[in-house]
Amino acid sequence: MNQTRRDFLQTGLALASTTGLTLADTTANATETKPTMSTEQSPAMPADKTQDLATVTTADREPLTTNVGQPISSDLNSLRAGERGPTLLEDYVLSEKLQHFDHERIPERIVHARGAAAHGIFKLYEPLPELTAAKVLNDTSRTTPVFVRFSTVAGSRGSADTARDVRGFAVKMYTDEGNWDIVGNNIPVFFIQDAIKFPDLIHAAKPEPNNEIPQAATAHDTFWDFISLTPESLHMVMWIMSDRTLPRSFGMMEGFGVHTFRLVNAEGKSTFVKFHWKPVLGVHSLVWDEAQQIAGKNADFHRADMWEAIEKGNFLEWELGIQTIPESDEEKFDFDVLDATKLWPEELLPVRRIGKMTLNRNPDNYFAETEQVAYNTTNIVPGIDFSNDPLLQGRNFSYLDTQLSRLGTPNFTELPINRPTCPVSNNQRDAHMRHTINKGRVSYTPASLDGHSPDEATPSRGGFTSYPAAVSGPKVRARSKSFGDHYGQAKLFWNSQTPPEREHIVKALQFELSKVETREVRVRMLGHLEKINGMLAAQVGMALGETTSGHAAAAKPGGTSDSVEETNALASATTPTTASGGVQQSKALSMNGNQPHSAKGRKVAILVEAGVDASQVTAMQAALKAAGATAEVVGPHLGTVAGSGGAVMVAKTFANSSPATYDAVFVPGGKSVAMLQQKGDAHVFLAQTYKHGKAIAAFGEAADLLKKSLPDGASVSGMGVVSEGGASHSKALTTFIDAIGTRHWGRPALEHVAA
Ligand code: HDE
Repeated sequence: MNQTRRDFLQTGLALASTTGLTLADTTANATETKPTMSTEQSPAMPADKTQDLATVTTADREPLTTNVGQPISSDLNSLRAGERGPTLLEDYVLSEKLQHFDHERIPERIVHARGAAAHGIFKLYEPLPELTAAKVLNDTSRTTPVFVRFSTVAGSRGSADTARDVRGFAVKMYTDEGNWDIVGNNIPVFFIQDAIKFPDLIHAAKPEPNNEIPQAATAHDTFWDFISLTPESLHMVMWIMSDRTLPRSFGMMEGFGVHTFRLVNAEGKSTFVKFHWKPVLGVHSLVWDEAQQIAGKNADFHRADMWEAIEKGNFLEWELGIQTIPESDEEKFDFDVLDATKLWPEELLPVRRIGKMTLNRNPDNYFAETEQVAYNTTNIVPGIDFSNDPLLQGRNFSYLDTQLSRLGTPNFTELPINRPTCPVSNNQRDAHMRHTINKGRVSYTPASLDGHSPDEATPSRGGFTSYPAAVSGPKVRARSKSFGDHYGQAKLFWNSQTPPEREHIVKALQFELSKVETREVRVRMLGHLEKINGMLAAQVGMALGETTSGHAAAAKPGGTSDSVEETNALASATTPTTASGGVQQSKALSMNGNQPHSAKGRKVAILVEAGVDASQVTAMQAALKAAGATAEVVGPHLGTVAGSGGAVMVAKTFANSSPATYDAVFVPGGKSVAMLQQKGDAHVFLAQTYKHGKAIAAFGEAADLLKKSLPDGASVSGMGVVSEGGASHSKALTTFIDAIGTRHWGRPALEHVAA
C-alpha cells in the first residue's frame, strides 16, 4: 500500500504524543474545509481548452506600443544625434525590438523538430469500467479537448514534409484528471528495445557529424551501419522501407502508442493495452518518386494539406482503438508484451474501437502552440499506467528532461498550450518565467499553518496510485531472452504486403543501400534481408551488384518504376513467421488490404487551356465537391481562361504545380486539347499520374491526348483510367470519382513511361 502523508504524520505524531497533539488537531481545519477532488474549475481555467487559450490569444490593436505599453510615435527611424549622426544608447525602442528579435529562436527538438499540429476533440463511444477507472475512458458525455502534433523524426525544422521517415503522432488530451499524452508514431513498433540505444540510433540517422549531410534522410552509411549491427531494428526497418513512411496526408495515417501500457480498473485489476488511432479515411501513401518531387515543389505539403482541410471544414478523424491482454496471459505468446519491436497481430488480438477524435481547429500561432507544446510520456491519468517496457521507462525520463533545454524552465507546464484544463495545485514555486501568483505563506509540507492545503488526493478522492506490480530480481544490465527473436515479425510484415507493396520495399532498399558507400555495410544488410526472405534479398542484391545465395537466378532486373515482372517474382515470396502468435499474414498490416477507399480529402487537377469545355469543368468540380474532394484548375496562367460556354478560373499554373501533388487528373474536352497536345507539361502530367497508379479521366477530344501521352501497351481504359470520347460523360464521371481513393497498381507498360 502507498504510504500517504497522513500515515506519515500519524507515525510522527504518535512519537511526539508527549506534546499532547493529535493528528485530528493538526488536520481538523483541513478535513473540514477541504473539498474532495472536483472538476470545478478555477475562474482562470475554463474546462474548454479553446476558451482557455482565448484568455491569452490576442489580435494586434491600436496603437503600436513597447512591451510595457508605452505608445511608440515612430517605428521607422532609430533615435540619433542629428539626422546623419550616431544612434543614441538611450533608444530603448530600438534596443527592446532588437533584443527580442535576437532571442526569438529556441532550440529545436532533438528529434521530431519538423511538425504541424491542430486542435480537436475526443468523444468516447462506451464506458470501459471493467478495464479502467480513467474518467476519460468512462464518461461518454464529456467532450475532451485535444491538441495533436504530427512530425517527421530526423529532419531539422525547415526540412521537407515528405522525407522518408517515421511520423510522430502525439496526442495531448486535456482531461478532468490532468493531461493524458499518447506520444506515438505512425508505425506500431520501434527500432530498438532499450532506451540506452536511442542516442546511438538518432546519431546514426541524423546528418553525419563531419559534413552535416544528408538532411532528413536515412540513405547514408552511418544509419545503415548502425542498423546492420542492430538486428532488433529489422522489423521496424521493413516498415520504414514500405510506403508507410510516405503518408499521403496526416489524416490518412494510423497512429500507435507503440508501447504496452496498463489499464487499471477501480478494483485495482490491471490489463495490458496497446493504443491505436484508426483514420476514418483509411491509410494511404505516396510513392517515393512523388515524395521526392513534392519535397522540391511544396516542402510544406502535409502541413498545408491539414491546414486547408480544416479551414474548409473537412475535419480529420480517427477512431481510438485498444488491444488488450489480461495480466494473466502475459506469458501466453511467443513475443514479449514488453518488447517495443513487436506488435500484437490484430487477427490474434482484435482492435476494439472505443471513441473518435476529430481535429477541427487550426492553431492561431505556430510558435505559441505547435512549437511550445511539450508532450511527455509520463502524462497519464488515474486508471492508466506504465508497463516495464524498457524503452518506455527511458522515455519517461527523457521527455521531462528535454523540455528544460527546449523551453528553458520547469515552468513550461504553465504555458497556455501545456496547462491542463483542471486545477493545478502544489508547493512548487518560482523558477524562470513563473506565471502563477501563489497566495499564502506556506510552500512546504507537512504544514499545519494553511490547513494542510493542498493535501494529497488519496485513492478515494481520485488520486493516482501506481499499479502495485511485484518487482524482484538481481540488478543486471541484461536483455531478457524473450526479446531475442529479431526476424519473426519482420517476416510477418513482409508476408502481409501485397506484391506491389513488396516491390516498393525492394525499391526503397535498393535506393537506400545503393547510397551507402561502404560495401561491407551493404553486404551485411543483405545478410539480414536473406534471413527475412530470400527473394527480397535477391531483388535488392541485384541493384547492388551482389549475388545472394538463394534466389538470385529468379530475381528480375528492374529500374525505378514498378514492373509487372518484378511484382510477379515477389508474389509468392513468403517465409514462415515466428514471434507472431502463429499468425503468418496479417491483413491489417497492408495498406492495400482492408482500407476504406474514398475520394474524400483528395485533390484533383483539371488541366485547361483556352477553349476548354467549361460545362465539363463545372460538372467535375460539382461532382468532386459532393464527394468531399477538392478540384484545382491548372492552366497556362493565373486568372481566367476563356472556355466554350464561359470563363474558367485558374488556380495553379503548369509551372508552379506538379502531378505529384494531386491524387488524380482530369482533362476536359474542347478546343483547349489541341493546345495541350503541344505542351510537354500536359503530357508529363498524364504520364506521371499513370505511372504512379492514380486515377485519370479524359473526356471528349482529350481521350486522344491521353493516348499520345502514354506509351504503347498502356491501359487507356480500365485500371483507374477513364477515357470517354463520346458526348455523355455522367457514367464516366462516376467511374472516375470511384477510382480516386485508391492506387491502381499493376498497370501495363510502366517501365516505358517517360516521366
Ligand atoms: Fe521520442 N522523443 N524518444 N519516441 N518522440 C522526443 O521529446 C525519446 C520514441 C516521439 O510532437 C523528444 O519533446 C527517447 C518512441 C514523438 O513534440 C525526446 C526514446 C516513440 C515525439 C524524445 C524515444 C517516440 C518525440 C524530443 C527512446 C513512439 C515528438 C523533443 C527511449 C512511440 C513529440 C521532445 C512532439 C520526441 C526521446 C523513442 C515518439 C528527446 C529517449 C518509441 C511523437 O525527449
